[in-house]
Amino acid sequence: MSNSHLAEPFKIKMIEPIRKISREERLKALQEAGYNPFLLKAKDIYIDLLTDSGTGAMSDRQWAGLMLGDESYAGSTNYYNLSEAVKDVFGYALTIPTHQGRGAEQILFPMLIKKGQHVLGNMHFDTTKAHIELAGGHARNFIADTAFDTATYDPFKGNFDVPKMERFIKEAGSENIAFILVTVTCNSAGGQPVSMENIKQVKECADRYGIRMFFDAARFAENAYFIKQREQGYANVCVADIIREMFSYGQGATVSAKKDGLVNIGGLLCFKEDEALFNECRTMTVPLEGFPTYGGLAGRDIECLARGIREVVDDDYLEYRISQVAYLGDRLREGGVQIQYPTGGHAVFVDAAKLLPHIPPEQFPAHALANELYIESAVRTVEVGSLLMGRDPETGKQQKSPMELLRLTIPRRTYTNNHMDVVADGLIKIKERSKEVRGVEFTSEPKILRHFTARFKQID
Ligand code: P70
Repeated sequence: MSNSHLAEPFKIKMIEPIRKISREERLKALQEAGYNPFLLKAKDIYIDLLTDSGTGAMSDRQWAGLMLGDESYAGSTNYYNLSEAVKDVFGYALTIPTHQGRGAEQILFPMLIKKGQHVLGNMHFDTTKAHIELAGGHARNFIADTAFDTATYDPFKGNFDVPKMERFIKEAGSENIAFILVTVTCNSAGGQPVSMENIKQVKECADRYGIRMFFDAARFAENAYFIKQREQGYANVCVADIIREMFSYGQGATVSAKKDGLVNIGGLLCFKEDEALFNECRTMTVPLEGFPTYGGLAGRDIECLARGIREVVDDDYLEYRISQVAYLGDRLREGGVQIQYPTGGHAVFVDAAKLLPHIPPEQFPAHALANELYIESAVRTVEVGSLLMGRDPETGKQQKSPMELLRLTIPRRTYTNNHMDVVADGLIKIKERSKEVRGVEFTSEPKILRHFTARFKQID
């Protein structure tokens, strides 16, 4: 049981009212949204757990930084503040700001991938996989098998199966590997951390074959906090030192700063020391994102990010953050709802296949559960399962998803544990009448990234 009484290490200076519309209004809103929570209007949502990306609250210091925006097209002071922050926190000397994480991916990946090459990861995030494929590469996952067994505790379910990856490298030939990408924490596996030991082993494997290693570091601070909590030898090391050690094993990182950067918009492409690659990337930044000192962001946004990166490296903040998410996980477990265990860093992932065994994968149990939770409690969540997985582009057949999960994603510094109780109570209520929950079928299915805009009806 986590510390459910750990109070927020901040007080609230500004509030944003939220409102719960009536059950009848919710039924109507969901019907109008084609039974797809992505298509709901935000004003009709009471607690929004769709994503932790760009949905958090900034601090007073960040808001103050907003007023110090230097909106010079080139060489803005805020860019230099950001570069200094990245140098201090990540230990990386070379920084390019981007509009968000995928902005960094679209610059770097075509630089590193030759057509037909493989990019090896623990488990690539979906936009990351899309950018690998757009650059002509193949995205390969080597996450350890324990990640798919939601019921069994493993402190580092984001870890690579390094021997499996090494066998693949030997078979494919190292010249056919573009690079290795370590996603911390591993979003697709449930916000699960990668241990320092595993990061080191991946790095040693990369070195044996002369392959480059980068991080997809959206949730770098949460990963570091888990290392402190769970890995032998790190209990007395401060998070700042753990982060620097982690990044020291990679050659650079693409970062969606909308997560642990504690900002509403922004991304980073940074390198430890490779000036040649940095300069090539700067050149490509111009047509894709903008001049390389602003990368698609306003100076004021860059200042907020520079301050956010320094702020997130705070043991008290991270203890509160991780324990709030764990609190929701524990409440659900106590109520008999199976989740990916242990609870992840940014979200609780509910095992919908276990909760709704009467709904087959092709009727999207986790999506059906998302709809039900909206009707029950006006809470918005997102499916991570067969719907997200999509069809095989060649055969048109629904691909098999290893898990049917409902993601309850917690924005940073935004909701209190009272809100977590509303979410847990709603899901536990649904569990008690789970047999009534109905699957869904498409009424319209877009060809690509269908989950964002598809429309459905409930099956009788
Ligand atoms: C999320 C969002 C974005 C992301 C990520 C990792 C590990 C790169 C990116 C791309 C996306 C999302 C999903 C569902 C609903 C809303 C939003 N993750 N790498 O919530 O970064 O979005 O900044 O381009 O998790 O997990 P960016």
